[in-house]
Amino acid sequence: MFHRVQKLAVAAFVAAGAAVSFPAYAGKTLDAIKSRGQVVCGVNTGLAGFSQADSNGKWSGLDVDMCRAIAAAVLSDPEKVKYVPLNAQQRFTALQSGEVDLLSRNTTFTLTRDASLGLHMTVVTYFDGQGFMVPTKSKIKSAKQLKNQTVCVQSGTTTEKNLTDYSKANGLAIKPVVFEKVEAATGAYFAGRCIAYTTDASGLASVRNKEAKNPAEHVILPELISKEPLGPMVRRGDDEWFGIVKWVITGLQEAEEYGVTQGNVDQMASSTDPVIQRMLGTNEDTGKLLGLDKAWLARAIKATGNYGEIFERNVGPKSALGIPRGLNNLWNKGGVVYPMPIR
Ligand SMILES: N[C@@H](CCC(=O)N[C@@H](CS)C(=O)NCC(=O)O)C(=O)O
Repeated sequence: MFHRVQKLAVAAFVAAGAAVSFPAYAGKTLDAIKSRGQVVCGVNTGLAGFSQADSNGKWSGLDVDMCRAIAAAVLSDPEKVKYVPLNAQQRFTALQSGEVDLLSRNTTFTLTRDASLGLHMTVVTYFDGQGFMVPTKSKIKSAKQLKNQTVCVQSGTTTEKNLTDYSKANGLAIKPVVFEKVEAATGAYFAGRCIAYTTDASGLASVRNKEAKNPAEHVILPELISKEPLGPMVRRGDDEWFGIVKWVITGLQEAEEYGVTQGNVDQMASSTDPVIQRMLGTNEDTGKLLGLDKAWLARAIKATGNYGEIFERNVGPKSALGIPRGLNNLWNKGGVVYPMPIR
């Protein structure tokens, strides 16, 4: 009966001239991924906590986990990812040219990037802001004390632009020392060629932890001078793939909200909560709407854990980076992560 009503509603919608479309297939990117048996993911060349390869070439990090969750959802195997390390300059061309299926690489969403690169932002996976690191012995306590000082920065980033804006807005006449490669920028800072190094606060924590001879000799100043909402991007022109990336990430966040974890996802399949049933495909098949199967999200959660588990493991207070959840907590726990409903 209900089915009949739905059919009638669709018929009425079509008769009214509206376009009703259910994906007959899940888009050319997913087709290509299926036929090659791998998701090709553009990642950072090496940013501890977000994307780095160990000595065996095994990649890990928050950005890497997004690739793994998507591979689990679409190919039933989180290992079926080819990682393409990209520096700041290379990243957008690699996505535009089709070299990678998605770019999951500490990339800030901005109007210019959204409107001029032929790319789409998907979901924010990390709410960040730009900060400064200085040697502890410099005794600098605030970014406002950087007047006329040199600051090392990498080109091709929002960082470079924000630094100029911040300097202008505060009359600081900061002297940017610009490098194309991150190793050159951090190397110059650690060699004392600049009084400060600037990048996303998460990047500062990562660089200090991994590259400083003694992390205690460097302090991260309290000011954040920008908003840096970071997340994966996809090419325009394939709405189905855009939808898959968007909903896998949203699903990981929704899983945290509803207490579905890597450890309990199998038992949760017998939950009586309709929201959890929907997420795990035991009552409704949401996967069908995305061109996937009904266990798409259950597999993603099993592969990486929910968003909170991903955060804790890679960058959270108990990890080497030791970053508090802050803005990246769920909306009902004091943060701004507000997953769209899986419904
Ligand atoms: N979120 C900023 C900055 C991203 C960025 O590329 N940061 C640098 C400094 S931490 C980086 O990751 N460099 C690594 C590389 O280029 O290989 C953006 O999207 O422009």
